[in-house]
Amino acid sequence: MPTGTVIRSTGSWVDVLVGPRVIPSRIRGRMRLLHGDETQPVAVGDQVDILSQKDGTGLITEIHARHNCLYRRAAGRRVGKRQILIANVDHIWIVQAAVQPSFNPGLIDRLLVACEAQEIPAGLILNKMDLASPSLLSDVSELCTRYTKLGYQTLLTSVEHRTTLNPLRRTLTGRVSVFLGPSGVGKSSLLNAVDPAIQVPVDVVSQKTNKGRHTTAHTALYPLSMGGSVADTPGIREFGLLDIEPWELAHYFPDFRPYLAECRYCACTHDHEPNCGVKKAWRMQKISDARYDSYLSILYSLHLGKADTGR
Ligand SMILES: Nc1nc2c(ncn2[C@@H]2O[C@H](COP(=O)(O)OP(=O)(O)OP(=O)(O)O)[C@@H](O)[C@H]2O)c(=O)[nH]1
Ligand SMILES: [Mg+2]
Ligand SMILES: [Zn+2]
Repeated sequence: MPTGTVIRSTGSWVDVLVGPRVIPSRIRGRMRLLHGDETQPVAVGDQVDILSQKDGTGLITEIHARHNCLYRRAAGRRVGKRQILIANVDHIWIVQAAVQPSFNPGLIDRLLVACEAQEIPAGLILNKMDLASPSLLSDVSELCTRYTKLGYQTLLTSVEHRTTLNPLRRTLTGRVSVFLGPSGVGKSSLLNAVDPAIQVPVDVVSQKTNKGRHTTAHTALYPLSMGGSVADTPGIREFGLLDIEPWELAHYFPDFRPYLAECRYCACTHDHEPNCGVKKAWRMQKISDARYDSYLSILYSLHLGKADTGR
């Protein structure tokens, strides 16, 4: 029975890469029942066993245990279920644009919490640097300093200036990475630019709304000529966190961790409680206003059990 990697999922059918062949495969009905709390039992990045069918398709009979996976709370019809965005990744790149659309620190912090909670190394890419006006450069540099200090690698890129892509190309080589971020920031464009052998469709950002038009509809994993692979994902509008208790949230803020032991209450949520080490550190400007604001906004959304965009 061949084993392969799921490289694309469009619902009931998934593409499985077995050696050099892509085999369109279905999922056994029983598996859907076994994975009832998930929107889809199989995710891009999964290792699966398939049974070859006479018509050349495959039937997925087994999903191998995952090293990790990034998931969010599903919205819409399947609200509350776990939606797995990608499985078995080495690195997540949160992609934002300097402008068109402008970067959203609240969303960056929310995505970083998910990466921390699910123990997946993450970094930040700020793309479209060619469009950044001189007045924006100080905001960009402040943002980069903030995340670099927290230990997240930060890259400034532009698909218009190929030399800015060299550091990115180096970090992608030999690893399984994923590009995650809002629509229109240039995830697919970056992928095309780092490896010309890949040609993912991209679209123009609407001049009217300054927003992308959700060009990428499904997550897909692309092998890179230089070794490794990158998953391109559809634009994220909101990201609801799951399985995180309010008192636990601060553990996923690396800048808060040094002060957690100083709180009087061990289940402190660093909000209204007295004698709070985190709030003291924030007042002494050891924690930035932006990060503390993000923390509170995520904390309140956990209480309410809702997703938001971080704005
Ligand atoms: N000036 C400039 N434009 C860019 C850059 N990167 C991407 N773009 C443009 O931005 C638009 C959106 O790019 P996409 O690559 O489709 O964005 P995406 O993040 O994949 O969007 P979704 O697939 O909808 O999530 C396209 O018109 C690109 O040509 C850049 O570095 N500089
Ligand atoms: Mg895209
Ligand atoms: Zn506290």
